[in-house]
Amino acid sequence: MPTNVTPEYKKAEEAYRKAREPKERLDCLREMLRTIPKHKGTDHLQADIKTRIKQLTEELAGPKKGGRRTGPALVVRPDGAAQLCLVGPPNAGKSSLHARLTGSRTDVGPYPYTTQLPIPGMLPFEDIHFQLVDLPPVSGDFMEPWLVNALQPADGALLVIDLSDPDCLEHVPVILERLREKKVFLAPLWPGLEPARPGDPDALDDPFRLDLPTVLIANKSDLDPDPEEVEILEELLGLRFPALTMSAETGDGVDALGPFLFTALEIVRVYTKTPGKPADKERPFTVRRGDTVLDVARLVHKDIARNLKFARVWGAEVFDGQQVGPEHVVADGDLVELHF
Ligand SMILES: Nc1nc2c(ncn2[C@@H]2O[C@H](COP(=O)(O)OP(=O)(O)OP(=O)(O)O)[C@@H](O)[C@H]2O)c(=O)[nH]1
Ligand SMILES: [Mg+2]
Repeated sequence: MPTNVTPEYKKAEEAYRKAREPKERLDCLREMLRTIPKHKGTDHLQADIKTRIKQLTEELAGPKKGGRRTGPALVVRPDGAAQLCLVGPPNAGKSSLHARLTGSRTDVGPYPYTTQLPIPGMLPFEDIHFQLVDLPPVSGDFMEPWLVNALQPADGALLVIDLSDPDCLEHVPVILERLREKKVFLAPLWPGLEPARPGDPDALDDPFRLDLPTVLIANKSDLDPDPEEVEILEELLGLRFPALTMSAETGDGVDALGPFLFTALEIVRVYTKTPGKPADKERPFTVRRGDTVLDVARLVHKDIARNLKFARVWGAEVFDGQQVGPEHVVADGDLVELHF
């Protein structure tokens, strides 16, 4: 990124990084284009911004009347506590795992390139859900051109490999490279495990760089007499992804995914109540560690967030009904009563 950009541009870029809804992302991109200094040094970036505006505008316009782009959307709107995309070589068992974990009816086939479109599904964990998106495979030979767009709203990736394939880990560097060419970086770092170092110069260089926390899912453990070897293999290839071993076929190991994601993404559940009414202990709102009462209010309603005065909180880190300001950091399991 050129160093002589304006604070206005920086602000727009910052907002773009945080935006998850396509409409919001588009507004941010337009603001970036409006505020970017127009000179030779920013030519590349200007072109990049324009391309992304064009792509998003088309995506939001939906299928064109009588045009080519008909059919299902290629980007899944995020839902639940977090969105995770299944990435991996053909036939690794991504769809089988998706079906097992979410109860979806995504197509499973004994041949490569079975999946051709993104398929959403919800993985239940305690009283929340994680959204898992099944995707077509990535290989040295082929990757759907829209696949990197589908990854943009994700909070992380599940990199699925087939333990019964002797070359299973050799596919990994190929996949990483294909995605890297499109500015998507599968990273072994998760906020709740080993967080990315702040001030990593690379990470801030390019507003369109996407760093996705990634867990290696070593699938088909039922076919492998020595499923523990995945760690040794990782070491040999210099990979550092956290790994979970499982079998979509037998269900072995699949229960570990929910707790892993909950910890690794630092999910915080907050229950809300309206003054004078009983609490909604059924469906929590989810935020991340470090988020505040105001962040919770934003999820409830933007008018409530705008007019928020204070909150009362019941939970492990406060005394019952303690009055706090909008900037109070919430903890998992807190019950929050919003006053506005
Ligand atoms: N034994 C065994 N077979 C599995 C397991 N998971 C998937 N399979 C089989 O592996 C084959 C491929 O499974 P899919 O789920 O379609 O794989 P995919 O990664 O979605 O494949 P693409 O959509 O082509 O990328 C199917 O024949 C599955 O039945 C597993 O854990 N154990
Ligand atoms: Mg599939």
